[in-house]
Amino acid sequence: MNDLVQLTKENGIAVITINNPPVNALSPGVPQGISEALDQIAQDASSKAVVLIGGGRTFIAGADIKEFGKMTSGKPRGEGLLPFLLKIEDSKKPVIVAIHGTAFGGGLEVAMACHYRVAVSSAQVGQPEVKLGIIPGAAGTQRLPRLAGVAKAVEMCTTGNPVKAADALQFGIVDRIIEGDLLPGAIAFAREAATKPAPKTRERNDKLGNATENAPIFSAARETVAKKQRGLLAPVAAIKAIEAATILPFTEGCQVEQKLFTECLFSDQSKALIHVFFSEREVGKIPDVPKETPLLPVKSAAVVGAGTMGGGIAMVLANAGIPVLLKDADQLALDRGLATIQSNYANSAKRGRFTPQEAEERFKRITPTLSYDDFSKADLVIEAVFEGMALKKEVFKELDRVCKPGSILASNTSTLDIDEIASATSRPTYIIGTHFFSPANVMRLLEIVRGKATSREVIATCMQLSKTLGKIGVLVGNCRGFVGNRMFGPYRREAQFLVEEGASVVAIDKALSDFGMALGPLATGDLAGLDVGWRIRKEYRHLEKPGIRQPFVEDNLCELGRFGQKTGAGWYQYDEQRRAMPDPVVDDLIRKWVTVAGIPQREISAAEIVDRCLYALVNEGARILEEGYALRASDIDIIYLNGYGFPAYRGGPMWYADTVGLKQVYARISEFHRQHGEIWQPAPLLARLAEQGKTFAQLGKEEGAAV
Ligand code: T1G
Repeated sequence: MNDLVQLTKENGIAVITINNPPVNALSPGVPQGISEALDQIAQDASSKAVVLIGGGRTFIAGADIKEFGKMTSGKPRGEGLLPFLLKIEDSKKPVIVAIHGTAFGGGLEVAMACHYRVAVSSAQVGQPEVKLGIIPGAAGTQRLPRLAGVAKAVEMCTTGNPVKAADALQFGIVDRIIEGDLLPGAIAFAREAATKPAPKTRERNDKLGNATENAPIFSAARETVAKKQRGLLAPVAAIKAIEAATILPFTEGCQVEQKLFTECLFSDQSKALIHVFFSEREVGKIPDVPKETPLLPVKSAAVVGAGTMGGGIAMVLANAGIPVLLKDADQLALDRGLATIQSNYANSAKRGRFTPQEAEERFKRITPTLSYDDFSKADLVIEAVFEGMALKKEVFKELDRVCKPGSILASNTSTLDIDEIASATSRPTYIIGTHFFSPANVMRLLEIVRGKATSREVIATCMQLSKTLGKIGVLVGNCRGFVGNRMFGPYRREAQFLVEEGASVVAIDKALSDFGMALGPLATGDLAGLDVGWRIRKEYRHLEKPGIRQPFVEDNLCELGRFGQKTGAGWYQYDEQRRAMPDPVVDDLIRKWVTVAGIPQREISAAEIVDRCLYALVNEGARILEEGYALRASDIDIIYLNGYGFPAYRGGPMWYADTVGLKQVYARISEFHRQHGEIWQPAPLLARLAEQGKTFAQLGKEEGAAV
């Protein structure tokens, strides 16, 4: 044995316990430890059966994802876990796996190689590999259909979604739910099993169905994947591997799975998704805000402004169990805001996201008010009023007066200066930005904007609060537009320039959605409302550098009242269901305006459209990193995946640039610089990394940043 795996015995039942915190991953040493324990048990006549259990908070959560880099760096992968799982399955003494927490990936594959599986009701099982761009690589696609049937196996391996213990029992993955303590329950089950034959999962073929029954399952699955997981390799591979299980003997089926697993593992998509997995966990690590920073209480909250954002934020707080005051200056606006919240809850209950009772409970946690009277009780106040500095400062001045000392005052501003807002109060250390993304009760991203004076406790509290709210909180610096919107400006600027240079509205959006963006840049403007950017541009017109080309078509559309979906027309026409249709009126207007402006028109390739828009993102992201407004390139990636519909299987804009190669990205940006002037000045950091042959990902490891 080793210190990762312990062997004990309880009245003739051997107990193998895995201790590899935090999630008992199958790191090197764990399979070996279990294997050695099985050898000892085989020699011990007094052991009649075996219980395999995880120490700490969970059973095995999967292979050690940190090890994948070694597998793809050319080191031979060897036979992997297959021989180890066959050894468990061929054990003469029945092996019972006892599951708590999660049996995910390799953890479920180990469990399925055991003869019986028991679990506590709170346990979950799953094959989430597809979320890492791979498929189960240890016969999961071969054993799961044998236990749960083909349809369930296809669903679990293509979505990667977890399955609760009760459902796993129903599907045939788990044999018994243990009430009370898991280990004694599992030992009692093992005592019963010791007198029975030890069924080998690989020999159980009764649930594999036949070609006639399976054909519609596989074709339906392929259709679903093509629609819902557009462009992803792993779900398609998972279906192929399970199909092999239904037509080939187990060993040959495993060979097909291994081939498909390796193809996925070496794909750019998997490398990107593994980058995302670790990056999502990295965002919470802030160099000068240590883990043990004390947190402030957030047991009650208040939101100022009952508009779209304020209402959504109030829902997010109520959904997290936090009672929240929702204030507006105007009864009509308050009533409208509450009505929107009520209909959102009704729709969610109708869609089964939660029960009508839960919806009612959440709604009741929101208390409308026209005054600041009860704000003195709030631990946290989030301002979500009109995006104008004067009004915000007025609100914060009032909040400073009515709120208790020690309460956090946050602004949901999407671009305005947090320090200037803080200057309207006597408590700048308690002022912070909490930039939600619309719709706030849906979008996962939350930019936490650090002001110069914001205290570590307030930052740590808001980072923890983002988890409580089910958001992914990313700490950003207080530059104009923070990180996401600051980068989105050049991205949408290029899209508008491309329209003005001759590319069609449809071609531009198609090029970016073919790349994988959830929505093209112009359609995104229609969704958010073109007037939002138009108002900010007007407010900052005086800051624009003279002689620098500015896009004008979108402003012209706004002058015509074409704000996008909210007015039924913007870059596109919209029907009652808000379905977008190309609008020949817009095409004619554009042609007229660009002719008057004397802009030469030309054919523009999809490749140029993608490069101009995406490299504008990357160039601005490099500036943000260099100026210290983002801690890591991977934080920028997480912002774009969770707030702007960037495809996760591309890893994010900075990871995508690393994948292309910064030398090539720099060369292309330098070309745009020559063609389009100063706005394409390459970011010095990008030039430096390209020169040194380095990547943005490496940067995060070497230099901390100033956020
Ligand atoms: N490998 C390595 N580290 C892991 C890990 C894993 N599988 N899972 C979690 N961690 C780290 C994580 O990075 C974090 O580290 C800490 O554990 C706590 O994680 C052979 C090939 C299990 C639901 O995809 O879904 O098996 O930041 O913050 O919120 O065919 O972790 O503290 O330094 O997420 O309580 C398949 C991935 C792998 C499961 C727990 N398995 N993990 O959530 O904690 S591929 C997975 C999770 C595979 C087989 C194939 C979650 C969790 P740090 P956490 P959590």
